[in-house]
Amino acid sequence: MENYYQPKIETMPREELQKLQSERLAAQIKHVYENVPYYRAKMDEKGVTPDDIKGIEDLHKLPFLSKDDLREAYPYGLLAAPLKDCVRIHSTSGTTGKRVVAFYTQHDIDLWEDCCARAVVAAGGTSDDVCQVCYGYGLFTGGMGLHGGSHKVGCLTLPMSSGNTARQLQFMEDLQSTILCCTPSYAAYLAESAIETGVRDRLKLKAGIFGAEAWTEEMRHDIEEKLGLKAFDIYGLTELSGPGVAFECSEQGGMHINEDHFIAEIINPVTGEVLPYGEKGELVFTSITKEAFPMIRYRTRDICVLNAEKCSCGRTHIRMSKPMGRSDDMLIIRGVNVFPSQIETVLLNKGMSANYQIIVDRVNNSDTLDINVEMTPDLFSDSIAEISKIEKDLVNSLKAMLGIMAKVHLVEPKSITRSEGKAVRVIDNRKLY
Ligand code: DLL
Repeated sequence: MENYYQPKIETMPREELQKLQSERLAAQIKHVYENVPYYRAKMDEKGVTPDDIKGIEDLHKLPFLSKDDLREAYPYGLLAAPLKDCVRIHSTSGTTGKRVVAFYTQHDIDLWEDCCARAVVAAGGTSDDVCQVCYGYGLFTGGMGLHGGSHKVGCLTLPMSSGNTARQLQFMEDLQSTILCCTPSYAAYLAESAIETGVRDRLKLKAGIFGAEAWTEEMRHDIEEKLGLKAFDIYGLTELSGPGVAFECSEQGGMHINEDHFIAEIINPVTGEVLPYGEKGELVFTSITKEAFPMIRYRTRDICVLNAEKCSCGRTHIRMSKPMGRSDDMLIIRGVNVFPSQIETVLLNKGMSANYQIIVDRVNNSDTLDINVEMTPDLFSDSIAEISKIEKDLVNSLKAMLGIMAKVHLVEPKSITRSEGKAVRVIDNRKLY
């Protein structure tokens, strides 16, 4: 079995890597200009030709692509390869507007699975492992992406898909799964169920590969402790292939971007200005190896920081921080910017459960912020006075973090619906008006 940790590429000196990126970028721009009239028109409008793009130093000359472009060009307008060469589509999990449909040639699938295989290896995966994939299979990229990566590494792969928690736990125990792949919110739910049903001590999990949604360090510690594993973050998006655009190594200090396939930039989301590494801004990606659906300077809307410092794992690829929120899921409440991740940090720091829901509404022209947090069973039996004391304490901590008042309601254990995929944390009723 080939070893999918590719030291040559993942530990390549940066100069060599940038040379490779430059060559791939120049070739990709020619490919896109020749085959995607939609993007050609955008380049023409900006007066840029493929000859102007000789290397990564010219990247900033190219126009951005956004989700709006994808919607406008839906479904085939950004396709860069003949349809007969495409073997698969995947689609975003978004519930509003037109979905994004991404196309793959067999070559694209191979490269994507390589990226996921790197993530599995970075989490300690080998052909001795049993890898349980509980991301959804189907249009969502999570299931099939990690499935492909796990196969390439040679793990015994359990294609569970999401849901049916009792069956998940049964296989986890009977087949002695060592690696768990799912969203962090589902991992938290599995942990809770494993403890409740008493199987927790019979599990052999050593690593979790969790991503597809925002999660905090506090949530990481909680899951690690409850499931007895090391939790690794993984990032990606359908437009760029799916999971595996970036992944964590054993240092757990940010996610290495697969820079031989994706060039990352950070921009000011308002002005589009490129920001230096270390500054917080919107993540922008250019896919330099994809054939069917290449994204050039694609604005992800994810807000994060890039770190080019050398990682002690030996990989030279830069790292991205956990996304701190999306420029489009940042809530503006009474004029103040609020990220759900800030609320989660406060709740978990205060020892509350990760089962919470944020409800925003507008009453008499003023925004309201309510946070429902599930009580743990031991809290539930406590007195009303004790509960209101905890609520008050949370209100104060949230005020210190957010700068605005929120109402906190401790609700009964198990009263907030569990998620098997991406959790729905925010209900913004203001959109209904
Ligand atoms: O969520 C792909 C994926 C599957 C990634 C499995 C990791 C594991 P989409 O459904 O297109 O694709 O959603 C992409 O999800 O722009 C981020 O906002 C968010 N996201 C993905 N990974 C992370 C992560 C998949 N590790 C959108 N942390 C992205 C925070 C994440 N947010």
